Amino acid sequence: MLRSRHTVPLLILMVVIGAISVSVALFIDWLPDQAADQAERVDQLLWFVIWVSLAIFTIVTSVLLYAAIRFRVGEDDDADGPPTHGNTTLEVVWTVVPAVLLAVVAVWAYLVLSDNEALASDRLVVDVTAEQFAWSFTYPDAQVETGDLRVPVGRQVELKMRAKDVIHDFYVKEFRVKQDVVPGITTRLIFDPNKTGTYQVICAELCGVGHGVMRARVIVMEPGAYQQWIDTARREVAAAPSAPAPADASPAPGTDAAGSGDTPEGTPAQP
Ligand SMILES: [Cu+2]
Repeated sequence: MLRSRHTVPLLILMVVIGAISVSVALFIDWLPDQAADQAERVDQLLWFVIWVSLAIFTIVTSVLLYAAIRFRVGEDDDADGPPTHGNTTLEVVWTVVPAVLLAVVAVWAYLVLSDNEALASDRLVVDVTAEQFAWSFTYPDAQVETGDLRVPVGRQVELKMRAKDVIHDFYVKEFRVKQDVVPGITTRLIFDPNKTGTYQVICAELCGVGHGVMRARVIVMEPGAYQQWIDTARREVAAAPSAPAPADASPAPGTDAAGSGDTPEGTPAQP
């Protein structure tokens, strides 16, 4: 574009609007903490989309504002503007640029999804049951069932989820992962927790009057503390009189999922 008398004021307007937009993006803490590898990948893509959107927003808003102020007609001016035809260069630019951006986002999103769902061989497998209006978690290799999900930090977790009644949805915002739990099928969710702490599991699919209170906790623990907890829980299950295999805590045949991650469905610990 050639320099005209509009160039400098337009550039000043762009700097001002751009600075305001960037400040709003940077100085407000928009996103929840990141507590899984998945969250970091999702956020990188999200910030790319945000920065590109802010650049386009800045250009469009500046030109619009400048044109509205600079070319405003007088109150009693009823004349038509000069006739104009299309501008081929402009039309090519505003077609090609969005097409390229969309292609980049599509490829990037595909890569993020495949990375997020890549299975690790040493993953911890946990069975999840969703029902109106509660979550329960079963550790197939330990015959332990809990209302809160406890996992060790730094090890991938695979959830195998089933619903007893209607559709629910497992969502932990710090992990940036979300998956429907559908009656009749087993859905899976993968996450790699990388920060110890307690996070909320939220049911993200309207499932009835108690939907709003259908919450549980994910407690991400140091590996040693986790091991201690699962050992204690396993011993309690073995000692309980109603345990499915009293006085013998060894897993049922085929349920030894430690490391294999491929547990057949229907372990004795299912309620
Ligand atoms: Cu629900």
